Amino acid sequence: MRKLCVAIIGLVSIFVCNSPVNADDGYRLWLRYDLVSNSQRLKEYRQQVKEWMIEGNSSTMAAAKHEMQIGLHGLLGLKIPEATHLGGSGMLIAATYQNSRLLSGLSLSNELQKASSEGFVILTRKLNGNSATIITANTDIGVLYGVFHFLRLLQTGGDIAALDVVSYPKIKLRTLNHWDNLKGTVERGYAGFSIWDWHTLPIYVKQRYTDYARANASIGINGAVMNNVNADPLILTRPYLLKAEALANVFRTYGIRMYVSANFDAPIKLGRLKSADPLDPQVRQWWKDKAREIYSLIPDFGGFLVKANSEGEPGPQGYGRTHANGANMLAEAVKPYGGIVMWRAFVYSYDAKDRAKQAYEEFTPLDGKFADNVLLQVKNGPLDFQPREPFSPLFGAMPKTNMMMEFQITMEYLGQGTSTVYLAPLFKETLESDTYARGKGSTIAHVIDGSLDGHALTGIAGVSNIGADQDWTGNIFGQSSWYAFGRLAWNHDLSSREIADEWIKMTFSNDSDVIKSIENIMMPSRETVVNYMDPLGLTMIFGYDHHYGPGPWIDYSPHPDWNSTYYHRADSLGVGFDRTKTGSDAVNQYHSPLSDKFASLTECPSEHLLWFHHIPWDYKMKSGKTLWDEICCYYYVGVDSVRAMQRTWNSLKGRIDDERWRNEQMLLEIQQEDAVWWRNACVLYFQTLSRMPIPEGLEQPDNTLEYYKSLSFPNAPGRW
Ligand code: GCV
Repeated sequence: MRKLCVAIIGLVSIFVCNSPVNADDGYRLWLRYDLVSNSQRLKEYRQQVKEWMIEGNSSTMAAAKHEMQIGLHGLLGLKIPEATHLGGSGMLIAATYQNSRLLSGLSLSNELQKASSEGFVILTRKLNGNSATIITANTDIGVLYGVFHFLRLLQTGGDIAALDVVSYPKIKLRTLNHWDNLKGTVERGYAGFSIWDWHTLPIYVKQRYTDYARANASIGINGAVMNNVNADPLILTRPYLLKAEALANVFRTYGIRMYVSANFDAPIKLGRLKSADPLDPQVRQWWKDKAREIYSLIPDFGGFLVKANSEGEPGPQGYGRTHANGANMLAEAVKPYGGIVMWRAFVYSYDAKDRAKQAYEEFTPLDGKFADNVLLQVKNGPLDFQPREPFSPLFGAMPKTNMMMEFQITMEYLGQGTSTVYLAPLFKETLESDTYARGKGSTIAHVIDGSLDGHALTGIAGVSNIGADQDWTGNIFGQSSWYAFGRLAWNHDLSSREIADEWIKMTFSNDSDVIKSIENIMMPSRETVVNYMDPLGLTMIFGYDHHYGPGPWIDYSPHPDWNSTYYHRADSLGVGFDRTKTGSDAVNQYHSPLSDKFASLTECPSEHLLWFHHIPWDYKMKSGKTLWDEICCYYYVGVDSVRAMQRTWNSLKGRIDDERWRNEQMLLEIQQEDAVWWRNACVLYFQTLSRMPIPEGLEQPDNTLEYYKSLSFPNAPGRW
């Protein structure tokens, strides 16, 4: 009878979980745990895992247990029994080493030392003479990470016969930044409203909060900043702190620390003080009292994220003080509790000669002046999350300062929710850039993992693309960038392709044709967007404020640096921003030999050419084409690539579930139209200055420049 039941469960699982035509709304993310489709592998896995056991009673160990239960059941198609004592071969054991009775006989000190506080060890070893799979760590959260890793191996068809894995995060703080407003909207959010329902908290604690924490833990994310950096001071009031406490209670199980964005003027706005001067003893006391109140509710509270003196947000400069004065005041308040401050370096004044130079000029004189529990959070590029920018010269320029990376996972400038762009190549391009700050090999990855200048407090942040949409990110491929962010935050050595491969197998299928086709869509997708939006180093030529479509003609903002014309500098002679000695000399903020390379017209990498140089339209490029023809070619190639993505996706009909297939098909159609819009609008606009024809053989724009200029998007998402 038992055998019959098992067979029926197996059949049902195959039918329910593995049919490509079965609807899937994307909610399960990469944690789908569908039956392993390769029958040979399935047989092996069932041999390796006949029973499982998790030692430990904490809520984190209970989460590990739950994960193991549903993971094994789904993937192996059988209810794998949970053992109560060591049995025969095929035992899977997960335990925190120091608390384990079963593992105490194993000598794992080297492995565990490497694993440190959050890492894990997965080994195949003999226990009581029988072969067993062991997942262990120094902490419960390490075990949970190990369980997720093990299940990932099964999901991706890995070999689990002789495991010997030691894995640990290279970066300490791996955080998501939610630009979520307390009223439920999300600044630059394209997946619906905020997932935090502040109104019903703290009593109504949605299941989704647990699902969120679980998904993040599965990729090693260990921090969440709950609210927009354009911070509403209300978050620091008692009612909101109680709501935050309810969320922190959910997160704790999954190793996620809560942070909030603090409004620098909160002592005035909430505390009725006359000033928020960071050197005023009353102000300092206000923050200390606030920290005490927060920690009394949330003992593992992570600390504050601050956007100060930027885009109208208050900050220490309003009181004649420096960023270091401001950051250190908050750092002092959270220090007794082990808290930290993430101070953003995204600053600019509207009329700077070159906005790209400002953060460097403002912050480098402060190197060595920040408290040891402050991290300077720097966007990957010197401007603002463009499809491509050279890296921010601040990386490597402040050796005495803890410095963390800020990437944007939500795609404010890359087509937003409707475009399919896998962001790992963008993240990797920055992480692998060599700053030459301490000679060759001084990569950004080594700046932010602390190894370049010997920092222990290290961090990376991703501005979240998560919202209340059923599939979390509004576009299934948005999940891939969330996933990639977490995986790279854990291990920046992973390649974009490896991560894509994992994600596709977990999200769609282990079928090699499907994997190959989806990889062909994902891997070049970022370059494709660059090609049809802003090739060759063009930048910031987006529609005003909403940043959705093209707007290279924008020249009417009272803030000079909010105009596209400020950035592309196109005129009848040529195009591009001269950042060499004859221009703003921004090249000088980079270390040699990179500065020389950027400064040289012939050596500057083509992808940054117009970022650093103003070039005549008829300049002969390496390809032999004129600059004008080359620009046109990029725009046209970009559109062709989107059409190729569409063809590839269409070929997958019936190979993956219909619901996700259809959604993506429609989104790609929007992207195709957007790409044509970008191409036509930009080529027509630049043509008014170059006065050169669109190269022969290319399809002519089917609308006029006036038409494109007349389009308006008062209700484009993400602006609140
Ligand atoms: C949260 C850009 C975005 C703003 C964002 C800002 C920032 O300017 O358009 O929406 O504000 O960056 O990073 O602070």
